[in-house]
Amino acid sequence: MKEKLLLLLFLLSALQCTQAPSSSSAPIAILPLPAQLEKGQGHFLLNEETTMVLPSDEKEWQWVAQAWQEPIKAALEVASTTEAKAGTNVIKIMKNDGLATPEAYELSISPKEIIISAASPHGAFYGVQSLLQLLPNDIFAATAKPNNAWEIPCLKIVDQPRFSYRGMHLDVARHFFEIEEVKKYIDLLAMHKMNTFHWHLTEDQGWRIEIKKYPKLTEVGGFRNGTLIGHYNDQPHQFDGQRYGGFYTQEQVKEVVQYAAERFITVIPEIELPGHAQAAIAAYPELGCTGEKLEVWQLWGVSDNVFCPTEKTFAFLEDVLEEVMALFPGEYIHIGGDECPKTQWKESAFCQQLMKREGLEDEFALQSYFIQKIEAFINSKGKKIIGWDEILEGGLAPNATVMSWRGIEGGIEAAKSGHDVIMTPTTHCYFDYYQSDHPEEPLAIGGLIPLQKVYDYEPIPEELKEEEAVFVKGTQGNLWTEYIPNFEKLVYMAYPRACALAEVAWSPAAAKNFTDFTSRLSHHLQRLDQKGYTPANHLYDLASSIQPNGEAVVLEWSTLAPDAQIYYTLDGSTPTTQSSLYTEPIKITAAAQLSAQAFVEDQKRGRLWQQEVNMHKAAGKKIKLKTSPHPKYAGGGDGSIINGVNGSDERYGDAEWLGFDDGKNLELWIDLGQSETLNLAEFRFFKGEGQWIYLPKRVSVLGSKDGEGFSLINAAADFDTSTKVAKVSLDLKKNEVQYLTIIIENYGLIPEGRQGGGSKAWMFVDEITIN
Ligand code: TNX
Repeated sequence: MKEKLLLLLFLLSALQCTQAPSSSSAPIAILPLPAQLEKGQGHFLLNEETTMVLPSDEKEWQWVAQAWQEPIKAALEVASTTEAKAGTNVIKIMKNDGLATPEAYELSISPKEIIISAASPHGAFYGVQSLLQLLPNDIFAATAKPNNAWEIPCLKIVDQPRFSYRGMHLDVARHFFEIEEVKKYIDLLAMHKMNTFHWHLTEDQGWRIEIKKYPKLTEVGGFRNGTLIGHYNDQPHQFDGQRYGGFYTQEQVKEVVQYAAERFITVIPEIELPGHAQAAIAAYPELGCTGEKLEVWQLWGVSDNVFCPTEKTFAFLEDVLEEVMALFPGEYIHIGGDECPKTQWKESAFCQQLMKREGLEDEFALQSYFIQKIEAFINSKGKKIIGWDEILEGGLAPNATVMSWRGIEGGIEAAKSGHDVIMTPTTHCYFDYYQSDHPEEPLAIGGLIPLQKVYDYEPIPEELKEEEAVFVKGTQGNLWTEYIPNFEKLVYMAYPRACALAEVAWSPAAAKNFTDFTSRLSHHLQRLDQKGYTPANHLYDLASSIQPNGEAVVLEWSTLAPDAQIYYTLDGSTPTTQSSLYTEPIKITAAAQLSAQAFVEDQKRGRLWQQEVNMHKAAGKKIKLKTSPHPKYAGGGDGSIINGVNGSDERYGDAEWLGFDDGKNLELWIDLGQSETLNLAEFRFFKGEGQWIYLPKRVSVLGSKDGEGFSLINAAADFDTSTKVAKVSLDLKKNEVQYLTIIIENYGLIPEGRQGGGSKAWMFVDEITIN
């Protein structure tokens, strides 16, 4: 029977090159996009008889076979053997030392055989990942059965990564994730050809790794007596009063490290110091500067309770790091280094004396002293440190790698001075930020980083010369979990943005094409779904641009999906395929209640889009800003201030809010098009003190009939700070003018003791309504 089947398969495969693919073949949708892919003719037929051949039985090569076997185990038994079998229906894994890097591979599929060649098992593992993505999606389902043989299209791939560091981070301290969930997270990394898992293990809100010498770190530091309810910006803060926590035993840590290794992923542990250390200090109060008995923190943000740079603290940290280094075989240990408030160091007699003795100019130099001591210890054990970009302040530790997160400046500075850099800027790589400004989006920390923004990210800053750019080793997505209490939401926040970042990190920059990416992604999302994950899918949500053109407000819609048709109504009723079909930008001259919906072949897709447009005397008119918003927070353009649309009351990252940093005032000019009698100006300002966003100090409106001489109409100060969005009204006293100048003064320096204390405040401005 078997022989007959084989003969049949052989005959079939001989015919295959001229056959049309049957319904069980999948589109070619490999993600991240391979460097080179050449389509062939016909397909390889995969069935129960298919065998796999490995070049050696070393365990790393077995992991390659395991990667193949695991997803399809429900259906196929794939034999692995070191003896090459002649004939057809074989997947040959071959060693090819000629390939450029250990992660490179070639995949060649012909009707007769599949060959994956690579210089190392690591590259072959990626060959298998690409191969799996050429199979129909239902192979990923737990219950998959080969009801017929699966077809794999003939092709040839020559592939290698653009960057050597392709990472994803996970904060397990703000919220705890079980070992099984961490493994599932690692599975996703492997599938996307990521090679680094950055495990953020300690925080103010919880210490999550067992340290044998200091059991209280997890007994006490692993649990908090409550968690903040809602968002940090909701005042007053309320807590749920429920004990929350958990930790990993060293055995479990080893299990995760092994699990990751089998997927060619290095785990980088992060032990935060000198800041973000309140949980450790709660366990051992002598590690802090005040000696005060503390609780594991229940609030989000940055705690003032930081490690005190005493001999005792250093001895403690060395003991901890010693145990940590023994668990993680990788080259790197992440030591945090971010957001360390200097308040307690300033007040501590011990710190001040230490600074004098060591000739340290200020507390930043003390932070640098702290990091350098830790670095020397870690280096002495043959390992290297990575730290957040604050480790540049006060002098960079000599061998440190920098994670540039507060922007790209830290990365530029580090690369210019010859240090390795990983780019993870908040502008593109923070997957705890909103991915959509849709009102139904689940609670997130703030900001807005939609899929395309991630996809368009270029990790090499323009400022770097070619010889400096080589220090940029790659990029990483960060998953901070203040607002991510469970695994389902974690996946929703991380994917598909991590798919986009995987492509940024892997695929050649010149091959990037967002439309092509979204078409592969729509297939890939089903793949993730089959595997039991819950990624976000906003491909059919509508994006809008609503901007003044000097006379009217002009509205445009788009979707990421090329096959969508958009229907809309202006009266708030639900759009159907009988409603108006959107074909070109719409001019809005009267108040409207807009609703729009994407359809594919008469079927609703994505979420309903709704927006109220208020007409007022300045809506749609001419505006000029003397001060530009920060490019990260430029909304849909300067005109967002007079487009008739209010931004969100909850978040400042949408197309309506303009953000001004560095203590900048906003001065703007409006031409109403004709002389108008004015009654009232209404303003909306955002307050998010946790994100350094403060209400303005003062607002002034000046008017002019001819655009030349402006005189003050009215001004206001001292605004109500009780809500997230302050609504300010200003009587315009029936002045008759055509031109307005509006001056909005920034709050200035943030008071010490608050988040961002001593830095200049941000200011966020939304619609200015003139009636
Ligand atoms: C900043 S990124 C932090 C984290 C927060 C995150 C929220 C970094 C080094 N520090 O502690 O969780 O922002 O987005």
